Amino acid sequence: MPTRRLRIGIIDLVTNKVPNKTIYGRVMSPNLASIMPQVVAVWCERQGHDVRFVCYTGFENLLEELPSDVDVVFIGAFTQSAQLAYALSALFRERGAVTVIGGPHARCYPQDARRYFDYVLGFTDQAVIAEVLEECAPQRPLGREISARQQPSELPGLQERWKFVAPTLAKAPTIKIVPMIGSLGCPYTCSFCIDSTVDYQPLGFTQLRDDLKFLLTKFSRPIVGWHDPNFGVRFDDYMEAIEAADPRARIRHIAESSLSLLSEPHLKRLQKNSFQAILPGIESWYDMGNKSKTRRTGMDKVQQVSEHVNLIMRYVPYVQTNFVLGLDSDQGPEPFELTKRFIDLTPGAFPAYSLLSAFGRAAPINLEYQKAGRLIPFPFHLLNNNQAMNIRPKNYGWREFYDRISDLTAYSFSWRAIGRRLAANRTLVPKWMNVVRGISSEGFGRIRYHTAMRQRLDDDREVLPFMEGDTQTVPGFYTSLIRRELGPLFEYLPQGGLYHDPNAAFATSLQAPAPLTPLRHQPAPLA
Ligand code: B12
Ligand code: SF4
Repeated sequence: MPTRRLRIGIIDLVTNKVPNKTIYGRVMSPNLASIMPQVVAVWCERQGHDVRFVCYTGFENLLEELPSDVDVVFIGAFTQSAQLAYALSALFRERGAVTVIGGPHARCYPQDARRYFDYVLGFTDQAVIAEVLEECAPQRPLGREISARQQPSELPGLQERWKFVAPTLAKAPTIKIVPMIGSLGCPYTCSFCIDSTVDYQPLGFTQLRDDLKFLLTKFSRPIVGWHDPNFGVRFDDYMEAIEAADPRARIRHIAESSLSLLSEPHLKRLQKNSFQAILPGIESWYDMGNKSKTRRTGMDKVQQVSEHVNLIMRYVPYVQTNFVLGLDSDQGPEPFELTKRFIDLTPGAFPAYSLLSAFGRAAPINLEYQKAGRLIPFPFHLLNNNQAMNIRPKNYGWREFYDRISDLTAYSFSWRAIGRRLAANRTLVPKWMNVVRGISSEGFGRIRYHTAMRQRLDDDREVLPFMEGDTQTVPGFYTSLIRRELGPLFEYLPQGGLYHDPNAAFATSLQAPAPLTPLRHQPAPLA
């Protein structure tokens, strides 16, 4: 037993909006929960503490979900939820709690997170959590950064996590996706990715088999969402574990996997094991050929990848292809036109576009962007790969870039493309999913957003100078948007919390806080 039994709150921030009551959010948010906050909850309980767990999906009242007398609060946050996390930390500190942040934001921007949290955790294992709980003291003004030397070699299995998984799944009205993971890191080195420098490491396949067996005691036809950064690197081991646990293939699976792992024999086995959706990353027509297993570029690569994706669709009902827009290897109209040709040749796949983003110190390439002075201090809240691109494109002016992404998005989610996608998919759920995604925020919503952004480059006198790096002052349009989206929590966002130094990631000394940019647009706190 610990010397002091702590009351611990754990919050998994799945969305950054307060509230976020869209139909998509109601159906999908509980299915996007993270694994690590559940893991941390298990580790805290193993050490004899009392845990209260909340997965924030946009519907809960964040001000009331946790008891007011918690001793310590752990928050798991992506960078898009950083400002919400900072506001929550301020709220809980005001109530006397010690606060801890972990997750992608803490891995990418620890220097900034230290300004608002007592502990900032990088790689996190049970020993790191034990250290935090033993010390558990306010660390102010700058929080303590703690990281294990490497990713943990094991994580608690589904059975132990279940008491935290089940209440989150209960919030999902129809589709219920159970989050699972079998490996950490990745053998590939895509320059923009947080895992490009993290060694691939499988977690135990025996545990994986036992977890799947356990899951079958809870649902007759469960759906598993694999959170492995790159699913199926040790393909045969995975399949053996799945087949041993579920010989009748009752479990349906969703996974992100690179094309290089999706050969036809592998696809046959995936089909046999009821893989329903695969999300391969194509990323670029000129770069990252290794993960698509091709040396070809340009139209040659389009043809080869298109044939491959059409082959995948013969075995797996739903395919989403991921692209990154604005990479340094792209210039002129060609990359965008090639993606359109890909859509023509591969009508069944759902195209998902991410704007190139530099997430702090997570990827080494970000140092290059920093050295070249190309980073823009877009508030973290906007860094979700769509709302803002925080690197000035190498080969495009902003106006041209937004013309091209608006055009590509309009092409991808035109009624013609939606109709062809409908016809090219064979089964009902993928047909329905593609139409819903196409006409909702991911399709029509993106067309509207990018087109409005393009217009804003002409009409809003603050936006272009900010994106060109001529001023660090965040345009009023963005601060108003963040204020609106944080709702009542905006009031708790600490002074300066909208600003960060985008060049702090590779500063030599992490002791001194990055200088703050003046707050011209910080509105007065809400009454
Ligand atoms: C699986 C995955 C998803 C899944 C599951 C997300 C989830 N809720 O966990 C889905 C598809 C839903 C998803 C969605 C998104 N994702 Co995503 N995703 C990943 C992926 C492929 C793996 C992450 C993972 O689970 N790794 C395994 C865990 C165990 O390892 P880890 O993340 O390194 O975590 C370690 C530490 O950070 C720490 N830790 C992690 N969480 C916590 C929590 C607490 C409380 C503590 C104490 C510690 C801790 O412990 C771990 C062990 O050391 C990564 C890419 C990659 N290659 O890593 C992108 C990645 C994390 N995603 C990213 C992004 C941008 C998004 C989206 C915004 C995309 C979009 N436009 O919708 C959304 C945001 C979702 C959200 N919750 O806010 C970025 C995040 C960058 C950032 N700094 O925010 C990444 C890094 C991809 C990239 N661009 O490089 N994603
Ligand atoms: S294959 Fe995926 S997980 Fe691996 S480095 Fe590339 S983007 Fe990251």
